[in-house]
Amino acid sequence: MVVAPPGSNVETDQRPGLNRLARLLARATPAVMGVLNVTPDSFSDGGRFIEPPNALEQARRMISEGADILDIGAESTRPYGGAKAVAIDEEMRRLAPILPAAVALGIPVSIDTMKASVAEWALAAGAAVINDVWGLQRDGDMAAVAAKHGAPVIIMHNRQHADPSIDIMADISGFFARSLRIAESAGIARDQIVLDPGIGFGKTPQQSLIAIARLRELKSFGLPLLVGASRKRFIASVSPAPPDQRLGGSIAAHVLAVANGAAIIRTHDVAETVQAVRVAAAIASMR
Ligand code: HH2
Repeated sequence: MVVAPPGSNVETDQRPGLNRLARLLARATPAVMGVLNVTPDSFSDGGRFIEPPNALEQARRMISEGADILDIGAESTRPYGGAKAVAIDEEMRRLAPILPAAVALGIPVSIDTMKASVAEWALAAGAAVINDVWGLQRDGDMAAVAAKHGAPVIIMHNRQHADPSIDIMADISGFFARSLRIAESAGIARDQIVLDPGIGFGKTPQQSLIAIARLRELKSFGLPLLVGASRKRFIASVSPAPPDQRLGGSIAAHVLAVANGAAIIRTHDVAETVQAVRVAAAIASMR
């Protein structure tokens, strides 16, 4: 059983008809998603949580620190290039000792994968949300899997390569429009969709800054927004630091993302992020 820390966001709104995503979002403060990378090569924490006991200890720690959802991934997406593709079997082999045990800890788990077969396996193992860093546009079966399971989907903007000459907000909007058409034709309900500008993915550092600064424009889709700026390279473009020393920049980005409309924050540093978004919300409520 999960013991809710004081003031935590553990789901309490059990109104019938409210889906799990809506319950997660029906809170006074933004939801915080803790990252659990079961990979040898993730850009900021590769190798730290590949062993199941370490992964589960980290999952428990993030829950005790106030995480509302755990995002588990077994293939590094390496936003900055050099990702090693992981075979389906290997991805599931990494997840098998960890994902069902994390589900048993009691908070919703999202599966961070680009592969429909891995997503389907994870949903069967108890995952509640699909997090697709290619926004249903890479694996042609992903939308059907989400529709079949009635699972919420995080649609993240991505591009193969950054292009400094493009209008990044127009590119993100065009990408979302395509993803939403795919979702609609597959029969995914609109209230099961979260949009994410994909900080660091196919973007120059400046374009990542723009995506956070102009996040509010993406509210025009009428869907909840997720931002994952945690430890990403654009922070070092402003204030040089290695990935494990980018907490200050991550918090600055996340607080501003919330001010600009983000409903979910994806982070490696749950305790500090929960504190930051709660204090920011408390200050905003005094206006
Ligand atoms: N960022 C990463 C991975 N998955 N998913 C969403 N929805 N949004 C993000 O910004 C996002 C994501 C990259 O971070 P991390 O998981 O730490 O790195 P890696 O992909 O190298 O494992």
